[in-house]
Formats: sequence, structure tokens, C-alpha cells
Amino acid sequence: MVMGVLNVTPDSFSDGGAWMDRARAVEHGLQLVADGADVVDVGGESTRPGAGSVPVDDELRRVVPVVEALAGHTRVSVDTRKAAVAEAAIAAGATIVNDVSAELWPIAAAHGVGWIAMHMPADPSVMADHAVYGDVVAEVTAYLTARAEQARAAGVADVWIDPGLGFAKTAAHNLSLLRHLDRLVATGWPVAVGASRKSFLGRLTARDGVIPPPSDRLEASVATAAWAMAAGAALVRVHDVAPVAMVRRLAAPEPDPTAGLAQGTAPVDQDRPNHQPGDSEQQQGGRGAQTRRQSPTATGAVR
Ligand code: PMM
Repeated sequence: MVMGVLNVTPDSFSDGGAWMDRARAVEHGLQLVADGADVVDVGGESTRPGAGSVPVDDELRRVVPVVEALAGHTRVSVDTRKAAVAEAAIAAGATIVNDVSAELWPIAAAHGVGWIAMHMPADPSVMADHAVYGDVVAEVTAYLTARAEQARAAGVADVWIDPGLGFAKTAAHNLSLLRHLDRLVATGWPVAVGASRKSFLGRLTARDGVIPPPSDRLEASVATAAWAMAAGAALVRVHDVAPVAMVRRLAAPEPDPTAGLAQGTAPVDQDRPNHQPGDSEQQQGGRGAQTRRQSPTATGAVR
């Protein structure tokens, strides 16, 4: 799934302040759906490093009307650490609790909704001091599988595990988790990944010592989403939905992006010179037909 980010906050690192107006937030959520999002993730509290907690009433005021307005149009998740906000959002139509605290599974169980358990070993206000691991992949995997098992035992049917890139992690930790994403996937729990526009991507793509601002981290964000999908992630959480939805057709193992070729419903190449009626590669069984029938995943080209 492609999850589109909709932060109704004044201070999120990337889109903070952009969608505080309720009508604009809803409009943006609908745009994310038009761009290809399967679920829109509505959040009312920034969890950037150093951020403090938002009073529950403020978070409710930000989140609930937007969830309510979007829920008739798309699947909605609520990005919160607060039980009261999760419950109110579910009442307003949210069907996934995106839980950066990985503690709200009893609420997901009680209401029969999905739950994303994200790894965040310390509160955002102090998490920079907690980026200390022996084996980051093993520790994050053990933490998340334990939480997922608790949730499943409590009755949550849909559980995702998310390594929490950027949450009490150095750039090296984030890269290690991405490189070894297959180990999280091998647990059998569906894996969610949120790398979009994060500061480690900015630092890694700095030119002449200048770190690009979040809005200029598109290529790195899309590349990381493609990597995650090819490694078997079930869900990517992104700001730039349209290019990632396009990449999904190429990088994700299912559904087969070339399936339409066999049924004769595949789009025609617009950029083939001198294309003649009846000259289709399918009919001729030409080289192009063969290469296009194989998805990048099948050929290993993406990884
Ligand atoms: N990152 C942010 C917020 N919520 N939820 C999940 N499941 N995974 C993430 O990586 C994640 C998250 C911080 O990014 P934002 O400020 O753009 O929302």
C-alpha cells in the first residue's frame, strides 16, 4: 500500500503549517487519493526530534474533522500516540491506528481496526540521546515482533511493523535498517517503512556541504520507497504519492505490472517511431515483447 502523509500540524519537519486550514487539509488528502494513495495518514502532533507533546484537545480539534471528511472517500489512518485521539478518530471513520509509540494495540483490538507498531525507543523530546544500539537490526526486529505478537494475541487482525526510520537513529542506523529490510520482512509480519523526506536522506544527498530542504528530497525519497517495496515492504508512508504510486507498478512484486500485456490491454508505446498497425511486439514475439513481459523484480533489475 502507498500511504500518503497529511500532517495537520504547525511544526512537522516537512509539511508543518501547510495543512492547518481544515478545507485545505481535506483538499490535499483528496489529492493524495487522486495521486494513488491507498490510505491517507492524518496526524495532529509532530514527532520530529525535540518536539513536545500537544494537548489532547488541540490534537482532537486538528485531526477528527479531517478524518471525518476523508473517511467517506478513502481508507484513513490516524497517526497518534494518544488513546483518546485514536478512539475519536476511529469513531470518525479511521480504520488504522498508526502508532509511533507501539502501545495502542488494545484500542485497535477493541475496535477491530488495523494497527501499525513503529519502533521509537524514547519520547521525541529526548530521543536524540537514545540512538545507541549494539545490533540495530536485531534489536528493532525483536522489539517489533514482540509487540506484534502481543497485538495479535489481543485480537488485532491487521498488524504492520515499522522500523521507525529517523526515530532515535543515526543515518548509519537508518541505512542499516533499510539495507537489511529483508530481515524484518522475513519475520512474516507485514512491514511498513517511512523514509520520505527525512533528514538522513538530506544529509546523504548534500552537495557542496548544503543539505537540501525536505521539499528537495524527492529523488532520494522515491528511490528509498522503491528499494523498500522491492525488498518486500507491504506499506510505504510518503509525502510524494504520485511518483511512488508509479514506482509501485514497477517495483512491487504484486500485482504484475505487465499483466495487461497478456490480456491485450497494455498501453501502447507512444514513443515508438514508425509504429504500424499490426506491428505489435506481442504478435511478432519480438525482443521488446520479451523484455517488457519480465517485471524488474523478476529480472532482479531493481535490487
Ligand atoms: N514518521 C513520522 C510520523 N509518523 N509513522 C510511521 N508508521 N512511520 C514513520 O516513519 C513515521 C510515522 C515522521 O514524519 P512526518 O513528520 O513527515 O509525519
